[in-house]
Amino acid sequence: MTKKTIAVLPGDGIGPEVTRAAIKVLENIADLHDHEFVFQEGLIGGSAIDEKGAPLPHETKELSALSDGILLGAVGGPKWDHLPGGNRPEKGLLEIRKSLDLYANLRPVKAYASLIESSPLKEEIVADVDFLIVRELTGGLYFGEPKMREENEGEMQAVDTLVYKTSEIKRIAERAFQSARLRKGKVVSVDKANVLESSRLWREIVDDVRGGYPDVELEHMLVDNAAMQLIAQPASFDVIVTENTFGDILSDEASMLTGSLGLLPSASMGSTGVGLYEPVHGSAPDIAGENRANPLAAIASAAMMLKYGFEMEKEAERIEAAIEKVLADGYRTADIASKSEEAVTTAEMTDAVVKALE
Ligand code: GGG
Repeated sequence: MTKKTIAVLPGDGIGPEVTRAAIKVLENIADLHDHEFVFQEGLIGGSAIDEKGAPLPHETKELSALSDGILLGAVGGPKWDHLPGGNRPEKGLLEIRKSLDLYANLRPVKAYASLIESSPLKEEIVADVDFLIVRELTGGLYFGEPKMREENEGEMQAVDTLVYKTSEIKRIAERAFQSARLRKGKVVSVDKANVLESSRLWREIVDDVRGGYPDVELEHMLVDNAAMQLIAQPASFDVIVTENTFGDILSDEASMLTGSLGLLPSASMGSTGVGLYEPVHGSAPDIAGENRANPLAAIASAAMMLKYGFEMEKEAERIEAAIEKVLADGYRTADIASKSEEAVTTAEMTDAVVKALE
């Protein structure tokens, strides 16, 4: 029997609903494979601000650092939109990534065969979509200093800074090349090197790192072109490595190739050995508490925790196969249901996945 402690940070909006779904699936996998998963809940985001006055209370930080893996839901919502940047729900997410040095955010984008025909794009374009976005997660525009507002010549101005050190680019590039070796062997590095100095350094370092991976193909692509190619020929991508903000935007765009943002999982890995696993989607406050959210991204994130965090490959594959099965059997939450299809609830989709595990 393998025992693992999992920190569960449901967060805001639909976060609690989708993490509950992921826990249910993990409990069933634990029974089926004779593991023991101990779930310990912590506060993050807006709910943490409401209860503790801070988006990442120190108890949550401690709980997370001592766990074997962190399962997170989503943070944010209009209730906290008026707060200053330093105390918004999203600050909790950024702080936990930084405090655990979770610099590599892996976002797989794969078209499920049974959803291809309902894609808004042509079938031949999305049919073979299967790539991995490696988003740098603890640097770039999200974290660069100075980040502030100030008076300048009688008016307010706001400053964000895009800064990268060589070491930060080097380690994320290493991750991308290592990932490509396990896939189709092709990295596209996305930047804005025709305009940004940080992107010119990014290119140089990625080229240097590539020297250690002569078996991996490398192409540099400007981010505006990458945004277009993701729609024009998405199946040509294998691994995309990019800056924090570019990765955030491109992965939301890429989610539409699969049919819904509600399908995309992620794993954030770093130097401490504790990984954080969360759906790519946000808190969707408009449907929070309505039992309508798609739980598959959270469930697939739990599968990534088993695979990348706990070396439980078989168990992860069992969850992935169950997700494929329920979609093939026609289960559709509202985000992926066509006009003629009846949508199932979050709980019904979760129960269908649990049943498909058997
Ligand atoms: N589960 C992802 C989530 O809560 N997203 C909200 C958000 O603001 N995310 C910013 C980011 O992922 O960088």
